Amino acid sequence: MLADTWRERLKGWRHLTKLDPDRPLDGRRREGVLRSGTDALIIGGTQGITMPGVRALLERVSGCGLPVAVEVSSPAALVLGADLYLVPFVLNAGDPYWLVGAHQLALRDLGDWRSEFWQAVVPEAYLVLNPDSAVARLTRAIAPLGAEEAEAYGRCAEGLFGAPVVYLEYSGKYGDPRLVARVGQALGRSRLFYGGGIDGPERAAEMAGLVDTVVVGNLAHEGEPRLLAETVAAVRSTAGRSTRCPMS
Ligand code: 1GP
Repeated sequence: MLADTWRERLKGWRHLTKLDPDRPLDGRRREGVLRSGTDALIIGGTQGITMPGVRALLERVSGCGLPVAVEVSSPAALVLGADLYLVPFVLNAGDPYWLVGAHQLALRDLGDWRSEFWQAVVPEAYLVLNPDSAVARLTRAIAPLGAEEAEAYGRCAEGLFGAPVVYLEYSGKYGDPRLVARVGQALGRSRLFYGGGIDGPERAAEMAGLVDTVVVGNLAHEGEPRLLAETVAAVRSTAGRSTRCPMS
């Protein structure tokens, strides 16, 4: 499938579930995720990413009727067989390695299967907003940010880098709706993803009203499957950013 097709398809995604290959997912929760009504799965994480781990999780969730994206946060995540590859670059990384350095190294080593890879790539402009998260420590993220600063990063992502996706990453912590709204108002064509601290339908609905796509992680691994399904229902019953203010 061509990348442009995935970029089109993800415009219809309102709820994504992110599964971490370094964390357990028992059979009951796996079933819960697959039946939750989520639009697609992302396999991604920051710590302990290994090729066998990513491959094993990919095998457990592939072929179950949901698109599966691998988020390439490290070259170890470059495992064949996903439907698409979300490639993050961290706009507010204090260490430029995470803006473009890691990508340059990975592409240097990619070799022969690069054409196959590019067909399925969707870049993500990340803003890492929880300074206590593993990803913030790894990338030495310049965080927290004010709403104005975050908005300006959003404008860079869309206007300068042409990013199809801007991802507000609060990983493990519920974000600031005022900041999220401000970035959402600034974006046009770029899709706005939000992830962090969604623990049930109330928070899912609040963020769903401000962004295009809500990403749920922890809850899938630790919460009751019923709660994950409730976040999907909450997102579906809420008008999103682009619906309220059509810009693309
Ligand atoms: C993490 O944005 C995702 O990369 C989801 O965050 O795990 O806090 O739900 P949570």
